[in-house]
Amino acid sequence: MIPEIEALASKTIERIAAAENPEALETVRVEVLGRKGSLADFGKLMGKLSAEDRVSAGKALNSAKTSLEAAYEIKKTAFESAALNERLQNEWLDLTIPPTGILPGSLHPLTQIQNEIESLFFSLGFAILDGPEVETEFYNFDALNIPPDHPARDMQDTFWLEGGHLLRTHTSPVQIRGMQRLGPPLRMIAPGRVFRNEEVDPSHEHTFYQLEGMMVDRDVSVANLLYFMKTLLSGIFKRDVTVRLRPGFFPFVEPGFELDIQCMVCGGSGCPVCKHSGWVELLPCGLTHPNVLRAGGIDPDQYGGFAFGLGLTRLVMMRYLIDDIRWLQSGDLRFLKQF
Ligand code: FA5
Repeated sequence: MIPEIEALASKTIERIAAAENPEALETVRVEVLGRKGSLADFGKLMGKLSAEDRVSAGKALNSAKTSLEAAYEIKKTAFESAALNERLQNEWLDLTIPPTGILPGSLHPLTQIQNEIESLFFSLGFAILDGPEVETEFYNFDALNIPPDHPARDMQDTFWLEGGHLLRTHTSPVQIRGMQRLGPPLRMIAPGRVFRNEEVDPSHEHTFYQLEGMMVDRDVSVANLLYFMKTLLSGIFKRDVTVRLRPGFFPFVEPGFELDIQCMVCGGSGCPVCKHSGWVELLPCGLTHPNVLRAGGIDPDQYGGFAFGLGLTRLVMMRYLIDDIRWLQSGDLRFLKQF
């Protein structure tokens, strides 16, 4: 058996030396040194030899294995350093080249508009409030006079969490928190992120921004509400925009209105953003329902209020003529650099 082992060893040394690439080298390793390779086959035959022959054949086998493994390692290292050298030749950075200039970041268009609206309402005496994104059922629904069987509570719209918590579906819970914290008379806005388990399309996101507004005082009327809505829109668009007011139903206001804006992306002729209707729902609003004032700890016989829930993300789309809501949270620098 010893001559066969020695013949295999010298043939394998030649094959290792001739291997042109790592794949060819690996084939030799598997065929000779591998678990099912030729050396292992010789190992299996050892049991059939006499005790004396087994010792000498065992020595020959071990010495062949040691020298083949060494030859394999040397060749493998040679391939690795050749690959490294090639990378070093091709991939390099000249750290001595002076920088081309620092590219400054900029505010996201949504943040820009939010800042503008905040300063507008701040100048009108409104407090700017914040509320939690993880809400309780009480603040998101019950306190807003939304009954347990209302479709808005449906599993399809609300991301429910454990322990009766949920991701707020609108910024309206901050109305209740604002009333409880500040009491009447009250002027507040609350911008923030909201979440809905919705199909995403050019005008609907599952995560978007709203801006809640509320005023509570004695003798608040629809005229006050319309004044602030007009001030808001002319402050943002700085020109006349075509709007329409229609009755809208929200359990937390009575009466309730939907204020739609003529789609600025298509000029009202119809496109995917306005679902080919020419109008975009932007600013639902109304006079605060007495039950909501009560939930906020305010006596509805003494005070009245109005509230609105601006679709901030949609407003940004109208202001900058953005034809798909998904651009806004895409993180795509080609889009963001335009602002
Ligand atoms: C509400 O969320 C009420 N809380 C608003 C409100 C507040 C009414 C106070 C009365 C008084 P609505 O579900 O219609 O209402 O959403 C308000 C606005 O958010 C819509 O007009 C729209 O501009 C925007 N909006 C709604 N769903 C989405 C969505 N999936 N993606 C982007 N914007 C949306």
